[in-house]
Amino acid sequence: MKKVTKEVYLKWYEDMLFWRKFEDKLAAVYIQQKVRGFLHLYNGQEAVLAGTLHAIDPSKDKLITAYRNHVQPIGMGVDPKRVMAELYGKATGTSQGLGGSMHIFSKEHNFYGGHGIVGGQIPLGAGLAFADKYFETGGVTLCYMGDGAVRQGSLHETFNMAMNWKLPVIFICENNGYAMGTSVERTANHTDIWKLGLGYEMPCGPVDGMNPIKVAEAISEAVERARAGEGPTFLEVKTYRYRGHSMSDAQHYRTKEEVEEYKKIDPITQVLDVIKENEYASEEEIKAIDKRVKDLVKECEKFAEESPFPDKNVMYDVVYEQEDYPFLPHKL
Ligand SMILES: Cc1ncc(C[n+]2csc(CCOP(=O)(O)OP(=O)(O)O)c2C)c(N)n1
Ligand SMILES: [Mg+2]
Repeated sequence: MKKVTKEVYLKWYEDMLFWRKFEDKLAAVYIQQKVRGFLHLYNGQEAVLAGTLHAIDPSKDKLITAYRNHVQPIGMGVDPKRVMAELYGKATGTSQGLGGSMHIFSKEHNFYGGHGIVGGQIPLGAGLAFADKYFETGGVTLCYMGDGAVRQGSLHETFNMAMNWKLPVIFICENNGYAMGTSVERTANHTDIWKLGLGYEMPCGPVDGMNPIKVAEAISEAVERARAGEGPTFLEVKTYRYRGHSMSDAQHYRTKEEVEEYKKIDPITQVLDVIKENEYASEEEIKAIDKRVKDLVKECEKFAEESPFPDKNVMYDVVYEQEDYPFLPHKL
């Protein structure tokens, strides 16, 4: 694995803090009805992305995930202003404001969405990896899913073919404890999700998802295996989301105490503690990072607010139309 230096710690702190504050801002503007539709936030799960980015090569590796997808494209290099504009439904958004919260996408930055159908991205992730293998690009696909998604049948079909073809793909289950309001304990007779890989002889294991180093270690190893042509890996990354499933979740299925327990092992605090213990930055330098983060969130909000809504005619430009439909003339 690439060394985890002082610079890496400082980057992790700044990135994770920005992702957290960016989404806190989204929650605030959602309440003001400036952002509409569903809104699923990633607060608490940031170490999964920070650790991933340390282990991959964003110039050729690809990310695909479910609908909790606002910060991953930012990590892959998409301008956060364009992500916020997309959520506002503005023309300057990543999909001209037509996708919205669950459908952030940037082929240019190797971020393949943004998928609302639970588990829908699992076979698509294997497909991306198939293309990389076929065209010999050397790229690896990181395919994320929730603990709810692993109960979908498509996971098993995909695992089977991915192992059969030794595809360069890493399946990562972000186990945040709940699928909407249903706890992992209630969805299956065992809670070791990583063991689902065993049936396919796929290398697999559990990972501490509250610590970016642990995530980076596990993913680096899996990336190495995939690049060497040895096929897929399945990781169960144990994490937690502080906010509800979406903004309309009253959270009756868990206690406030449980959420507070997890905040004690918050990924941002853990990284900040290491920075302070090792004197990687002075108090002033930490304050300067906090200010940069705050300013950038403000800049994103201003950009989204001031951007125009898309022209109504765009609706017709993005609808699939086939001139020669139907292909065959009807024969009597
Ligand atoms: C096929 C399908 N079934 C049901 C839903 C409704 N639904 C949306 S999110 C969700 C829970 C998924 O939970 P999990 O996979 O753990 O992801 P998390 O929200 O925790 O990130 C459900 C059941 C859906 N979108 N697609
Ligand atoms: Mg979940």
